[in-house]
Amino acid sequence: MKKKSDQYSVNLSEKNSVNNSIDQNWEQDNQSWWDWYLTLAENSNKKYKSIKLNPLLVKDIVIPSFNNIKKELSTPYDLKESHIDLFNKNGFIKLTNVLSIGAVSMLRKEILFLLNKEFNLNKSNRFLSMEMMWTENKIIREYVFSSRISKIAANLLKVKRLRLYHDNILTKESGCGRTPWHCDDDHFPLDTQDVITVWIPAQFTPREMGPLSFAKPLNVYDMVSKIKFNKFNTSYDKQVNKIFKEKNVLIEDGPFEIGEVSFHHNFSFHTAGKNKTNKLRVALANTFFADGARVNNNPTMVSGDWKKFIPGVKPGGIVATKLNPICWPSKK
Ligand SMILES: O=C(O)CCC(=O)C(=O)O
Ligand SMILES: [Fe+2]
Repeated sequence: MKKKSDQYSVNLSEKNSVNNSIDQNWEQDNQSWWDWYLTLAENSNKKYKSIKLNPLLVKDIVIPSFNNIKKELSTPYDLKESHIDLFNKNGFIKLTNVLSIGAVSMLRKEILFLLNKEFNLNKSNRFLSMEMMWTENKIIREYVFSSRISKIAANLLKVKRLRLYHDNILTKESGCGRTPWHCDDDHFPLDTQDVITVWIPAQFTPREMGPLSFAKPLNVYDMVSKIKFNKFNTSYDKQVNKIFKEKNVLIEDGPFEIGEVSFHHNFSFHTAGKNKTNKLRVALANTFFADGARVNNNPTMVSGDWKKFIPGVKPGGIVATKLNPICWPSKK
């Protein structure tokens, strides 16, 4: 069977693009979008020794039953006022014990199964993306519509009702380079600022594996808001990095324990390191937004194939298709 996008299919080059404008729509699929996007990150040429990780999942973990997973994913998390305050100050928060080790093992097992079906995992050091898996996979659906998780997201944003923008399985093969510095605001063509992404790593994720990393506090956004995005090269990433260094911006780039999950606002600046280990870095990233939002008036190529996530809705239209169900309050 032919597997998805075996070849890099980015055909964006200065030759076939007249200028640096990003106003045009992204015409290819989301995998090609990520192939392009990762080329915008600066990577050091320094040689490094690949780190051999022990099996990420302890052999004798019993994978829970489907019913137990359902139960766990609908049990409320003990979110504190201090968490909400921190999220509002920093634009992100990392919470431990959102998932049990069993739930993380089940997620990784299912994602590896899906990745193997979809891609040739041939050590190509690529960034792999698989989105909207909730529409076809019963296990992923539980993690996307988990009321434990969507209630945290709604409380952090302080909104009453949340809808799904998309789910996204984001994998870095061994040797896959950095994710460029960015905030997600341009990625989602939504006219609201109440957008949050839940990044759920499906293993212990040490620094060397490329965990999601955040600049803080949230308003460091202002320091870099004037930098011009460049679709051809790493200059945007480099400049953001330079300014953050010059201004001694604090970066949270620590590991994620098993079961630890991050939540970030669409203005939070973040990046992720290179995967210097011999194992896949796998995460499920689910994005939610406040009910009532509309498609903004100028989606750009940075929004990727957004029409896949909001089919049939034009700029100005309310985002409430059957692919954007209400996730909080939860029916589960
Ligand atoms: O997984 C990554 O490396 C990047 C993910 C990201 O930028 C996001 O989820 O907003
Ligand atoms: Fe992002």
